[in-house]
This record gives sequence, C-alpha cells and structure tokens, in this order.
Amino acid sequence: MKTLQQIAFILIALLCTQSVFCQKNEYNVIPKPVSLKPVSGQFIFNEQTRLFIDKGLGKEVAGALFVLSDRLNTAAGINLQTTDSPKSNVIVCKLNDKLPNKESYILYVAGDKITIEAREPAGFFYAAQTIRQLLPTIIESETRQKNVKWTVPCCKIEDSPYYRYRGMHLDVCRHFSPKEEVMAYLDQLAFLKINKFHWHLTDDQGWRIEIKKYPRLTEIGGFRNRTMMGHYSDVPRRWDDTRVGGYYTQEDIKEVLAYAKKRFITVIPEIEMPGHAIAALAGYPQYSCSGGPFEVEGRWGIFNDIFCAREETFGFLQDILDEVAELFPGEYVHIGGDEAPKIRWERCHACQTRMKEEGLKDEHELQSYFVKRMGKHLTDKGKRFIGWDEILEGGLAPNAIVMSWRGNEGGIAAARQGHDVIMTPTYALYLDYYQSQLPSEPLAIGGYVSLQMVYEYNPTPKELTPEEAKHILGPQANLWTEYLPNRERREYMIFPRIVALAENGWLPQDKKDFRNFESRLPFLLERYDIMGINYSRAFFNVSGNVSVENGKLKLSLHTADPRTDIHYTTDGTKATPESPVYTTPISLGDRVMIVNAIPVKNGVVLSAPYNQQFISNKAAGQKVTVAPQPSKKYKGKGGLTLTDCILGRYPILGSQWLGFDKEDAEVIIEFVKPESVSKITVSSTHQPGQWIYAPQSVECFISEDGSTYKSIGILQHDAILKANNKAVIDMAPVTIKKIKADVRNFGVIPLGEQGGGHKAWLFLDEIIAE
Ligand code: TNX
Repeated sequence: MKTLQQIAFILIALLCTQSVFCQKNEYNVIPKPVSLKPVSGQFIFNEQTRLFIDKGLGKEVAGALFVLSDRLNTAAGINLQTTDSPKSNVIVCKLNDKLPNKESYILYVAGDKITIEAREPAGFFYAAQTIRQLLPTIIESETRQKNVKWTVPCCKIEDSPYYRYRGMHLDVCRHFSPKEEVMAYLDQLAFLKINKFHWHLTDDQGWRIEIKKYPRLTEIGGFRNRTMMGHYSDVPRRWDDTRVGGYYTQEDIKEVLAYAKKRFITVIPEIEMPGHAIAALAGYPQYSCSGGPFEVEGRWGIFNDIFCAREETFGFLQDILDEVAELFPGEYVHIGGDEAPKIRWERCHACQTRMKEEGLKDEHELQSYFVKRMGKHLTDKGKRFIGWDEILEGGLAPNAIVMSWRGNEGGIAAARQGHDVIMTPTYALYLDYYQSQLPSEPLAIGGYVSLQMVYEYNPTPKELTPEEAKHILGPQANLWTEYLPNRERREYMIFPRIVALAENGWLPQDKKDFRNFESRLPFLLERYDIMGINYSRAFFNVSGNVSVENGKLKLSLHTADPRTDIHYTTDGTKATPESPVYTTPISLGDRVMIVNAIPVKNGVVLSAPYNQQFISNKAAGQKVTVAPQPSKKYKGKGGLTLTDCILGRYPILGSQWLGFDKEDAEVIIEFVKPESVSKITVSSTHQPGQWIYAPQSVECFISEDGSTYKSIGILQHDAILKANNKAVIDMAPVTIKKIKADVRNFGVIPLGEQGGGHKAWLFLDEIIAE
C-alpha cells in the first residue's frame, strides 16, 4: 500500500512532466522592459482566444497588433478574431493617456486575460512585440507547428523607451539592397523596437533614388562598371569588372515607406552633399567645378570632385530635395555634409567669387553656407534636417541636427550650442568594423566594435549638463557596405550587434547590465535561427581574461551562453568536445603554455577556437608600476599588460601593448616573494610606417633589498633592433625584490621617413624575468 503522501508525490511528478504547472517561466525580452514583475502561471493562446478593443480606441490599434496576429496565424494556426464581450481567454486593449509617451505601454499577463494599455498605436505595437518574444521561440516559424502549447508567462510589465530616437542606418550605395531586403530589414528593426531607419541613398558609388526631374541620376548614376576587390589598402589593386547597380523607383520607395509606417518606423532619406557626389556628377557633370567627365566610382574612399557651390547647383539640389521632401512624410531629411575635400573649391572661379560676395573667409565657411542654404530650403518646407558632424566646421546652420560620428566631440559641441544630436560614433556604433579579434573573420574595413562595446556605449556624454543632455535624441548604429556585397554578409555584421543597440537605446544607462543581456541573448538567437538569419557566432566565442589573484597570474575563460561548456587543452593540440571541461582559472607564468578552447553546446562546437600562447615569466602576477601613464589609446591593462605572459600581436591591438606618445617609460616590478633571476628582457616593437620606433636605449636595474638599485646593463637602439626589438640582459643568478627598467623613447623620427620631424611612439608588450 502506498501512503497518501507517496500518491500525492507521484501525482505532482506526473503533472510536472505533462503540464504547465511546473514549467519555469522565462522572461527573455529584448530590449529589456524597464519594469517586469514575474507572476506565476501562464496565459495560453488557442483557437478561442479573442481580441477586445476598448471603445475609446481607433481602428489602428487592431492594425498595430498585426505582428502578433500574423505570427499566431502562420505558426500556430490561430486566427485572432475580435469580440465585443471580454470575459476570459482574451486580449484587452485599453487607452491609458497617462503614460509618459506614445511608445509606452503596460502589459498584464494573467492566466485568463492579457491586458495592454497604451496611449497610441505605437505603444500597442510594442506590447505585441513583447508578447511575441514571451511566446515559445517556434512562434517565429513560417510553417504551421503542431503540438505546441502557445504559452505566455504571467507578468506585469511597465515599459517605455529612454531615447525617442533609436536608429539603424543602411548604406545601399556601396552595395545595393533590393527593396525586399530593405523591408526584411525593417521587420528586424521593428522586432527590436528600433524606430528610425536612416537610408543612405546617394554616394560616389551609386545614386539609388529615382528623381523624376533628373533621370540620369539613376540611369547613369545607378550603375558602375567595375568595383575594387579586396581591401582598400591592398597593393596592387584588383578589379571586378562586372557591371553592378540598381535603384528604387519612387513607387518602390512609397512601398517601403508604407511598410515602415505599419511598423512605426520613420524613414530618414540621406542625400549627400556637397561631397560623396561622383555618381550624381557622372550623370550631371555641369554641377561640378571642373565640368567632368566622371564615371561612377568603383573605388571606396573620399574623392576630390564634389558639388560646385555655384547658383545652378543649388537649383539642381533644391529640385532634388523638393521631390525627396514630398516623397518622405517623416520630419527629417539628412543632407550628409561629411568628407568633402575643398581642393576643387579652392581653384574654382565661381566658388571663390561666391566666397568674396558672401564675405566667407575660407572654404569651410563656404561649406557652412552651402549647408545653411539647403537647410533653410528644407526648413521652409516644414522639415528638420540632419548633417554629419563636419557641418559644425565653419559654423552650424540654424535648426541643424548633428549626427556625431567621429567620436562624441561633435555631439557635445552641438548640444552645447542648443542643437539636437544623434550619437553614432565609429568607436562604438560602426557595425562595418570587426566584431571579434579572431583571424577567421571575413574581410571588413578595420577597427573593432564588440557586442559589449555597442551595449555599453553611453549615448549621453558625461560632459553635458542635464539641460544640454536633453538635446541627445538617441543612438544610431551605422552599416556602411563597402565590404558587404550581399545580404548574408550584411546580416553577419548587423546581428547580433543590432540587438545590443536596441537595448542601448531603450534603457537608461543605469539599468543596462551586459551580463544579464548576455543571458537573454541566446534565446533571441534561437529565434534568428528559425528566421534563417545569418548572425555572427562571435558571441559564443571563448574569451580569455588574465588577472592576478594573490600574486599569481590566472587565466579565466568565459563564454556568454550559460548553457555552453568550454573544452580546452594547454599543450598546443586542438581542443575537441572530448577535451577536458574548463571549470577553474588556469595558472600562468611557470611554463610556456598554448591554450586552445572551444564552446560546446549539446556536442556541437559553436564557434572558432580561442587560441593564445603564454610565455613563461617570473614577473607574472607581481606588482608593476609604470610612469608616466601610457597614452589613453594604448593603455592596455596598465602594468599587467607588461607581465601577462602575452607577447603583442600585429596589427597592434590596444589590449596587448602599452603605447607611449613621444615619451620615455619607467617600469618597476616589485616581487611579492623575492625571486632568483638571471635574465631580464624588455620587449618592444619597431613599426616605422606607423611612427613606432624601438627604444633609443634600455637600462635595467635590480634591487636586492627593495630600496637601493644596481644597474645590470644598458642596451642601445641598434642592438635592440638586432635582437628582434628586445633588450636582453643576462647576469649571474641573484635573488631580488625589484626590477627597474628605464626605457628611452627613440626621439625625433628622421626626415624622409613617415612622420619625419615628429617624436616617435614607444610600444612595450612585456618585461620578462627568467
Ligand atoms: C566614413 S561615416 C564615412 C562613410 C564610410 C565609412 C566607413 C561617414 C559620415 N562617412 O562614407 O563608408 O566611414 O566606415
């Protein structure tokens, strides 16, 4: 006979395997709602679930829920019909005009009812996206799924974006994206509650928007005969002679705009001026200073021929802007303004005459005059206009919104002058930059912008007062496509960094938490798997972090997805899923070690391996002081960088080197326990092309008592160069408490060399004690 207790236990166990009662509620919404209170229980969608829309709300609200009803229809076969009597098994939409803004919403999920409150359709739309993300991931499927319980975990969410501008950009000039791909991109933005799409429509390599009055803009400017291959700096240059191109008719654009509107996305067209104009000039050379002829560019970069500042050009550009302003209903038009060399204007009679007549003191002021005129034209038409931060040079036009891309400085200056600002700095939000440091990354323009850098970037610079900070509209990430010829490659660069951008724009800085974000991201990636998106797996990469614990140097390995194991080797062989599982930090310094580590989930290797060689170094883990401080750009991890057992790599990665701009360096290593040492090596680099020179001299000292030093030798530049940029000093073994290295900067670079006449940089990667 079983006891009652035993029977009850068996019953509960049975229920747990079968039903929803014991299922753990997961709330992996991205961007993370500002407030989410978990509640036990679940709402379950089925054929009887109905939609009720409160009387006070307009028809658009039902439309705003389309993302949810479409998904339910396609994946679950549930047709979400409306009802007049909201009792149970219902989604209730209510007006709440006390919410902070039009994108805010409140979402209560209870066992028998989901209630959405919002002020405007956008809020209902975002609530629907949140419900979608709370449903099982398979809701993203394009085919009908059977035997799925369409559950939504109970909760109370109060949500509202921190920034009103959350933007993504797409360059369709360097490589064209057909309208279908643009629309798919818009779906992805909307899924993450991104509300601005910056469409970069004109550039040297292609003009992509039909302008009725000037058909040659697209007939000629829309296509190029050849495209450079490989990287811009490759020598010799190689060409792909295929004719490529494409453009959007005004009908196409209307279609995209309607698509965007339904997803509460404002589309911002960019018409570049006065620079990045070659494609336009190929069709209309009369608006250049020289008269041409020009060919649509197949090279990347910056070109000297720009729009001429003569009257006819203004007429031409105003006609174009008129058609653009008419076509695009949004309040913003972007007029470029970046990277416009002034050399043609300097030699152009018409431009020089205008400068004299208008009392402009240089070509920067002429650019400012240009932007002001075009800006005024748009302002008169009731539009607001945006320009890249170069529009600050020569004086900012009234009403201009500045897009700060060369760092935060332009944004700070503009906000201080009372102008609105969009923050899109290269160092944190350029998605054409590499996202991992693995050599297996496909070719990109350069730079390094990790998922974490996108996430942690603060769009509101600390330098601003609260009053000035109100001018920061929000962040935007840019996707320039020089090196991204197709959808697959673009997706690889966009995903998942766009996810970090979305949460960055949604949450205030103090609510962001990268580790927590990382724990939610894998669930979203499962959705991307179902959608067939080619996202980068760099997120799963094993990363290594070297730190000091109780005077010992340790390597800890990390992978973002908590459901992933790290398998590793330390003997130089390739790690496999059969290699040992990493559990505790690895001790470094005692011997040479090559750590190879892979992320493994359910027996599958998720990404390329982490591979790092560590040298043996008695200085590892000791106390290091460096004076003066290295340059901010190359400060690595301070003294630890010189004793982390990692020799620096090329191209130079900031974290592996300490760089000193024009200065000498003094390094002191203090041993926690005195050590017997017979050889000291100071390792540097010599890269004359980058103004980096091996030291003029290195002198090393030791201290046995910890206070007095004795010189053990000095080496000069030539000897250091000969020893592969290393200053190596041998001595009879002695037990010491301290090492001091006096490293002299090379000094002034000889004339005739790159950077001749300037003082050199000094770069150090390691000080090795053996
Ligand atoms: C700079 S960002 C540019 C673009 C390039 C990009 C590549 C900006 C205003 N101009 O023309 O495509 O760098 O990262």
